[in-house]
Amino acid sequence: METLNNFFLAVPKMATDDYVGFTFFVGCMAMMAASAFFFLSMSSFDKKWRTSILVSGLITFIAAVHYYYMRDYWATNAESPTFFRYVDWILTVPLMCVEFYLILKAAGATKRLMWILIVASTVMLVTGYMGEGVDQANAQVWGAVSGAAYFYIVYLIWFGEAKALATSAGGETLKAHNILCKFVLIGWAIYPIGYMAGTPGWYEGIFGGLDMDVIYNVGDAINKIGFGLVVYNLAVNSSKQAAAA
Ligand SMILES: *C/C=C(C)/C=C/C=C(C)/C=C/C1=C(C)CCCC1(C)C
Repeated sequence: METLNNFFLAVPKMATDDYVGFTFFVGCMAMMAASAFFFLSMSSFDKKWRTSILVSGLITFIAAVHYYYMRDYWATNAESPTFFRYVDWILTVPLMCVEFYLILKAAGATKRLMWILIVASTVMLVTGYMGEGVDQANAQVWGAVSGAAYFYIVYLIWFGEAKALATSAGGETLKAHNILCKFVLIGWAIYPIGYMAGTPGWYEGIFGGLDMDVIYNVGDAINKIGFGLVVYNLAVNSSKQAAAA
């Protein structure tokens, strides 16, 4: 009984206007639910799609675990969990690059393309961490380098090699690729806004009033769950077509 009481009493209070705490909490639940959804649906797909759905589930699962810790960290310290945030991203963003590779593999995507995307996303995140967590005085410079890596990824998937492969694949693959491209261009653009809200720089007057963690949490929900659902949808539509053929 004693331990049971301690367990429940250990839950910290949450103020009604604690939007950061609230979005960490809801984000955690949403990531858990999405993971269950992706994992449980895996077996209903053709073998060819299972790895893609597995990766969708791994992305939301890794995020769910990090959100569990970040929610706690925020509740205890009322401070941005910058370290956990970037560990989450450094694991999940490369997995999103793997998703691009997996859906384009049948069209001839090479591991080289996958690694270029992974390296570019790692540069984007490590420099972002430098600006946000290590060397805030130069946040603008780190942010600019990170932004350059980000635009390189956008270029590769919208106009470069990845786009050419998607076009040659056509059909459902091209449709899914185009939606994922929009996630990267529009959905991922949420993150630099969060960064500018939370670090010093010329942009303070524009974004300074916003809450970095709320922006990141909304971005993660859209990009991790939404991105996974696009892949899920591609698997459903392609399986249907295969069955009809
Ligand atoms: C699931 C997590 C995702 C999809 C995270 C994506 C993160 C980014 C696209 C971050 C980008 C940044 C910039 C482009 C410049 C400023 C620093 C970052 C790291 C916030």
